[in-house]
Amino acid sequence: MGATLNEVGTATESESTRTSGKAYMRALETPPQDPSYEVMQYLSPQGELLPGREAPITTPETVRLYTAMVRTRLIEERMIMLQRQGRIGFYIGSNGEEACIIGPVAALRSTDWLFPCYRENGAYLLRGMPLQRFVDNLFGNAHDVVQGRQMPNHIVWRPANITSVSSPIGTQIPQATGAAYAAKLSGKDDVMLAYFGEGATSSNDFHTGVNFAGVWKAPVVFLCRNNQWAISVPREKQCAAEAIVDKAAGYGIKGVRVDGNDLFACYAAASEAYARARAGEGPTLIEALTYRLTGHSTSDDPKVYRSEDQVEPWRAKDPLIRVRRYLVARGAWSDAHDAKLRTEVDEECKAAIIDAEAAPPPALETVMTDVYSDLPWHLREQLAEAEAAKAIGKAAPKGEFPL
Ligand SMILES: Cc1ncc(C[n+]2csc(CCOP(=O)(O)OP(=O)(O)O)c2C)c(N)n1
Ligand SMILES: [Mg+2]
Repeated sequence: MGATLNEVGTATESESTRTSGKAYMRALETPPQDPSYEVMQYLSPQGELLPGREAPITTPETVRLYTAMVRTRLIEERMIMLQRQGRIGFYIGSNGEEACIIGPVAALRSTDWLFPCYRENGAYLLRGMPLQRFVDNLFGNAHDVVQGRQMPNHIVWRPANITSVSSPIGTQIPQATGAAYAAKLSGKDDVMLAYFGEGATSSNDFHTGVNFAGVWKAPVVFLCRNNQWAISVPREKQCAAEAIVDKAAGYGIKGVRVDGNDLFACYAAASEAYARARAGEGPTLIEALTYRLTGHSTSDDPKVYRSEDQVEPWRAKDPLIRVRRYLVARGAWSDAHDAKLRTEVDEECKAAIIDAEAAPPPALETVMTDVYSDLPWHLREQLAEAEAAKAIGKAAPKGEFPL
């Protein structure tokens, strides 16, 4: 499959035209010759339903999800400003990728499980994580669910079955497979949703996790946000497969390619995959074609490796714009709604930031807790030394206390 069967990415194509997402842009626009390249779409960039398509969700539900997408973007703009002001150390956002994050998570049942990457901030908030807890995590304060032990944006939210975010790429993929197999063995019809980027599909964990999901027919959905960049590395420089979805065939599982900037298509593709998983038909790999409109994180400067010319065409495909157009055409959204939403988000961000900044840091002993039920002697000793140093206001000498 792949390059030989489709105009997209043929062998004659020069390296430069294959870079920066042009191949993907064409994949969205060129009728496929090979069905594996078909890109599921519901909404045109003008916000019109495509011929033969019906909205997979009601208009009120669309308003709810659109609100979640806009809220995510506004919150993220605010948090990036905090980082620029030096008030938090790091932020990683989802600008441009909101549809393929919100659509699939909205289609889950509340009893299903989410195995996130690090960009699915909107998914946690939609599943009920309070903004205050999210902001506490960015500050790593005493109210942070992970007690400041992780980087910002690396959270866990047990009440909504959201597992811990890990920086190492792809680790959540075999974990989701294992949890799905466990659900199957225990006779539950829970589904696991694992998010990751296209870069992660080159990791060992991807191959391990997807292989065994196929063998066990585990109820797991692998949602690859193909935003075309792994930090500064474009897809074609880390993997020769033109279509990430081709990797599904290698493991004997269902593969689906979807317009990742189309909320309805992402919702529908995920719903169908969940239904197959619950019916015992095994896993699905969904490749959501999208584009990372900003830097990888606040530690990155994309101007060093890509030009604005490359990014510009994707701005017209912004996932927020097309849902807004759809809603405006139905009289369900207006400028007044925008203004109200912006004010509300602004207020809730302000309140959450004030509280998070005022909160104390985690207590010193939390560096030792939650691993051992009984703290071993050497950690008890180190904790006592650290507490003694803190009590006399002495900074721990370098190398003496590993704190
Ligand atoms: C095992 C491992 N290797 C390298 C890194 C450094 N790293 C952090 S994010 C990233 C890019 C991942 O790209 P992708 O999977 O496409 O996800 P995206 O950030 O685009 O959402 C890399 C290489 C890491 N965290 N873990
Ligand atoms: Mg990527």
